[in-house]
Amino acid sequence: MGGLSVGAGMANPAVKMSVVSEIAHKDMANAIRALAMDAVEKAKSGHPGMPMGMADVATVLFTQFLKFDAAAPEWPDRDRFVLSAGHGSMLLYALLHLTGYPGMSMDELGNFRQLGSKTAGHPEYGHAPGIDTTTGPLGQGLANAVGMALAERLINARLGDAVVDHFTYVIAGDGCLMEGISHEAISLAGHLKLNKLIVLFDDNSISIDGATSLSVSDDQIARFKASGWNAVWIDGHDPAAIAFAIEGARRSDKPTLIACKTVIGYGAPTKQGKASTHGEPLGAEEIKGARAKLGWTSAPFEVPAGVLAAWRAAGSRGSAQRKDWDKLANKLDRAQRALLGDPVDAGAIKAIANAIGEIKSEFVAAPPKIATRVASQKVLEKLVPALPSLIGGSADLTGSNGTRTQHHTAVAASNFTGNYIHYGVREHAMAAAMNGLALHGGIVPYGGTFLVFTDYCRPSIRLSALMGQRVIYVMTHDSIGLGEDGPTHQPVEHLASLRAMPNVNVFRPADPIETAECWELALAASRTPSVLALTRQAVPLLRTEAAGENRSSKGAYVLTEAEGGERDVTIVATGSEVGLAVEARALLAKDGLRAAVVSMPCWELFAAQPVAYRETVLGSAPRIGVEAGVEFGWERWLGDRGAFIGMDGFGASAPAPKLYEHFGITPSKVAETAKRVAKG
Ligand SMILES: Cc1ncc(C[n+]2csc(CCOP(=O)(O)OP(=O)(O)O)c2C)c(N)n1
Repeated sequence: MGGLSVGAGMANPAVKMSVVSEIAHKDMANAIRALAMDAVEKAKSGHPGMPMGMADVATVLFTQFLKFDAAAPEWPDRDRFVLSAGHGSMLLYALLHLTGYPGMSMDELGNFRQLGSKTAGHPEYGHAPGIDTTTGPLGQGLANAVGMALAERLINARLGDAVVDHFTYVIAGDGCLMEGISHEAISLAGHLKLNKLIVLFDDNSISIDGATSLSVSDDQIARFKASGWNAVWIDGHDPAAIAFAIEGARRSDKPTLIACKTVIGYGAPTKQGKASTHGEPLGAEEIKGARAKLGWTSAPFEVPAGVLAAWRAAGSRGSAQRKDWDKLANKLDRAQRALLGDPVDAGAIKAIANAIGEIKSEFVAAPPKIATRVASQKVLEKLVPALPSLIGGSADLTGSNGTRTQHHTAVAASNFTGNYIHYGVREHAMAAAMNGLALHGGIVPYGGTFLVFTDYCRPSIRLSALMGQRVIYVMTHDSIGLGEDGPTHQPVEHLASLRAMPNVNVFRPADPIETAECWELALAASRTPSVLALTRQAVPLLRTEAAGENRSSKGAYVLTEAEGGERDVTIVATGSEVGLAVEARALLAKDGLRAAVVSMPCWELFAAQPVAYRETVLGSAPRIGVEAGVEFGWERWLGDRGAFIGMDGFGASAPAPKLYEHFGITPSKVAETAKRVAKG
C-alpha cells in the first residue's frame, strides 16, 4: 500500500467527533496500548505491536459505532466483530475487559496465554463471551466474516429489518490479505454485495520478516475495487478520519475496505514501525519509554477510574436498544426464534425425524440402486422443507454433488430469501464462510465439493472442529469408484486424514438407508462438524427396514451375522465396499465358511461406544477391513490376525469396474483373503 497521499479513494477526515472528545479518545486508546504491552510482557510472549497500532481504530469503532451490549454478549442482533489478525489477540481482550464483558477480569489479562485462562494465545471461540470466532490462521477470520455478513442478510430477508439489522466488522492485517483465501472471500463478498461487511485493514506495511515490500506490492485499494468493493485510505491514527470512513462505509451499497495507515507498535520509542514489535515483548526499558511517550502514568494492569468509566459507558450504550429488541423478539413464534439462535430446536428435531422416516420408507418401498450422492439428494428433498434454516450450496459442482433440490432458489445480491449458495470455484472460502454462517446462529450450512478437495477446505474444516460448529461437508466422488477422472480426483488418503482430525464425524454410508441415517446424525451433532463421503457410482440397497432405530448412530453394526452365529471371519467395510463384503460373504458360504459383515459408516461414533458393544460387533474371529482408500488407521479395528483390502497408492484413469479389478478390491479377493486369515 502506498502512503497517505490523497487519492481518489481517500476519505475526508474533516468530520467532527460525536461521542468521545479528542483527549478522552487518546486516553482510551492508550489504555488498550498499555494493557497489551503489560500482558505480553508478563506472559513473556505475544504480539504487542498490532494492538498498539490499531488502538485508535478499535476505540472509534467500539465507542461510536459497534452495536453491542457488553452485558448481553449473545444478543442476536449485535454487530459482529472479527479480529482476523488473531495474533493481536490482546486488542480484543483489552476491549472486552474495558467495555465490561462478563468474566474478562483484569486477572484474566494478567493470565494472558496461560493454561485455563480465557485469554488464549489467539482468540478462541467459546473461551469468553465476545469472541465471535477463533482466529489465528491468517485470512480465516476475514472469510468467516463473509459468512456472518451473508447470514445477516439471509435472516434479515426472513425476519425483517426490525429484528435483524447488524454490521460485521473485521480487523485484518497484511498477512490476512496476502493469504489466498482472502481472494476467494472478497470476491464472493463483492459478488453478493454484502454491504454490511466492513473491513478495517491494519495497513502498517510490516509483517514478521520485516517490511511488506519484501514480498508484496499489491495495490489493495485497486484489488478490492476490482472485486466490487468500496475502498478508501485513511490515517489510522486520526479519530475523525476513522469515524468519517466508517460512517461512509455504513451507507455504502457495497462491502467496504478501509485501509487504515498505522504505525505498528505505536508509542514504543525505539521499536515503533518495526517488525520487532511483532511477536515478542517490548522489554521493560521500551515499555517505560512508551509510557512516557504516550503520557500514560498508571502502573501495569491499572486503568484510571475516569478512563475505565468512559469505556464502561461505551460498553453499555447499546443496553436500551437491546432491551427494546428483546421485547420485539419475544413476540416471534418458535420457528422465527430458531432463526435467531440454535436452529435445531426440539421442533426441528421432530421435523427432521419425520423427513428421515419418510425417505427411508420410500427407499424400502422401491429399492433403488443409486449412488449415495443421489440418495443424499433425495434425503435433502425431504429435509429442506422440514428445516428452513438449512442453507445449501456447492463450490460449482451442484449437479455432481446432488446438493440442490426442487425446494431451493439461488441466493443472489438481489435475492437473500434464497436458500442455495453458488459458492463458485472457491472451496476454501466456502468452508470458511460456512463456519461464519454457523457461528452467526440461525443457520445450518452444508456445502459440497469432491472428497479429494477437502484438501482445499482443510484449514477451515479444522476450525469447524476446533470451534465445535455444526457444518456439514457433502463430499462426493469418494474413491476410485469415480472412475475416468483419474488419480487427481480419486481420494485415497482423505478418509484417513479426516479421521485423524479431532471432533469431526466422517460418515461413509453404504446405501440409501445409511445415507438418510448419516444426515440425521450430522444434523443432530450440535458441536461437531460432519463430512459425508458419498459415492459417484450406484450401490445396492443393503438395508430393508425403514422403521426402527438409526443403526448408523452407533458408528458400526452387524449388517449380516454369520450363518448359525458362529463366525469364522468378520468382514468390516465402509461405504461402497459394504456391498462387496456382502457378495464375498455369499462366496465364502459356498465354501462352508461363516462370515459376518459389519458396516462401519462412522469410526468416531463407533469408537465412542462401550467396549462391550464394540467387542460384540467386531467379534473374536479374524477380521478383514475393506475400504477403497489407504490402510492407515485400520489396524485399530483389525487386530494382529487381520488383513486389509484397499489402496496402497494413487488410483488411475479408467472406468470404475476396471479399477476395482485392477486394484484387487473385489468380492473374490475379499473371499480369498478371508479364507487365508480364517485358517490363521
Ligand atoms: C496461515 C498463517 N500463516 C502464518 C502465520 C504466522 N504469522 C502470524 S502473524 C504473521 C505476520 C502477519 O503480518 P501482518 O498481518 O502484517 O501483521 P502485523 O505484523 O502488522 O501485526 C504470520 C506470518 C499465521 N498465523 N497464519
